[in-house]
Amino acid sequence: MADMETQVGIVGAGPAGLVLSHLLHLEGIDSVVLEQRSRDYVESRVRAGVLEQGSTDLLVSTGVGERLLAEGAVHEGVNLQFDGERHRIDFTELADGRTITVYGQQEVVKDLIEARLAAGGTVLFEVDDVEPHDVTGSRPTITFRHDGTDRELACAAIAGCDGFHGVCRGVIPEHVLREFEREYPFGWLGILAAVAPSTHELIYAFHERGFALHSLRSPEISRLYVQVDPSDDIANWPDERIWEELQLRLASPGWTLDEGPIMEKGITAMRSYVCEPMQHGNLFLAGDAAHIVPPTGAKGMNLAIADVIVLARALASWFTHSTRDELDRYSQTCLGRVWRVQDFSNTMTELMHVLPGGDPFATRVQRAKQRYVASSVAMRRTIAENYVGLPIG
Ligand code: RFL
Ligand code: PHB
Repeated sequence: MADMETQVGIVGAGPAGLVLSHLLHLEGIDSVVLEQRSRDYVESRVRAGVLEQGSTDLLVSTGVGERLLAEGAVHEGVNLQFDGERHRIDFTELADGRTITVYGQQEVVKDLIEARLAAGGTVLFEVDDVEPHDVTGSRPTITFRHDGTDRELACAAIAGCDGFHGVCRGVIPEHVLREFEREYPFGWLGILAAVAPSTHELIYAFHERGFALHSLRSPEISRLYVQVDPSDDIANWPDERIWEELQLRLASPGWTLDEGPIMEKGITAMRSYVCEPMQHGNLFLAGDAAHIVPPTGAKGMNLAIADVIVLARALASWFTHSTRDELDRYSQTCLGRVWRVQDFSNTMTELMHVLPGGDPFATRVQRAKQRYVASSVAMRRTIAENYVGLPIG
């Protein structure tokens, strides 16, 4: 027997699960969020940093953008660098004045958790053995263990917002699910350093030794990445070696990269992944649970937010007007944007990384594309409009 009840059971308190719970609350719909990690863990997990215009607009217009507006940095452009030469993608000129905001994902998560709890919402942390049941029936349940007790949550719909390694996707039967995947032969070594950023705008650099990215978090904290072998061990990368590579790969005439203490470092493999459909019965997948993009386009968190905007609207029309059309079309609506973003993320990844093994044909094509970015306003406009984000619909 279920000992808890809600309208929407949400698995995962990342950006997808928390934004969904927040939007549903604004529609007068009750939800419970189940998260396996501690609150402290999810609030300090360093990940994405770039919010598209549409993501920023959503957070601000729904009342969770106060700190984002005060502490986030609005950027009106981004730099692509090839062999030491920088090419600015000017959003004001090329993307109708739309911008991006640099604000850490964990800050977004902190703001949302605070808002949910302040509004009396239920977010349970350190929950184990989460398992969705009866998702094709009218009364699905989620069983889990919390505070040493077995619990059961009854709901009308389940949102699988539990990331790429979550449990919800596995509930969709194999014969229903189609998976599309690409693994890349490179990874990113990311650092957080206690040093003022050496740049006002992000720098994505292609160099014969590999890709490097200079991003930032605040006036005192820089976020930087270098392309490495995905199976490389972080133990092979003492701080001096990381700075040495960053100095070589980001070098540009007349510009210096300031170094500082490294506060955190780690290696992430890169992959593209999509599952179709993103729904089964009354189970709806959102964010990384349904798709992964390589980070070169800065899209993962934004795509998670775009999914749950569609899902919240569809659930609202189901709960309020008893119309299921939008909900039935949820996967189809989201996948249009998902594949557009897959294309952009893949294009940026292949444009900026050194291809190991160096297929000579692919390398020549890549160099031609880089020269085209440098010479063509049309190409820079394409990058600009995708980077700031296409409309959510
Ligand atoms: P999340 O953030 O992974 O959240 C899923 C949550 O579900 C929990 N969970 C479970 N809870 C209960 N039971 C279970 N069985 C569970 N299994 C998992 C997890 O603990 C977690 O709290 O997924 P969500 O919400 O879909 O959000 C997606 C984003 O986190 C992700 O796409 C981005 O971080 C990707 N990403 C970037 N996205 C951007 O938009 N802009 C960027 O600049 C950007 N840079 C990045 C990135 C990801 C990176 N890494 C580390 C993969 C840079 C990097 C290096
Ligand atoms: C980041 O600031 O962490 C970041 C920025 C741009 C990307 C990926 C990550 O493409």
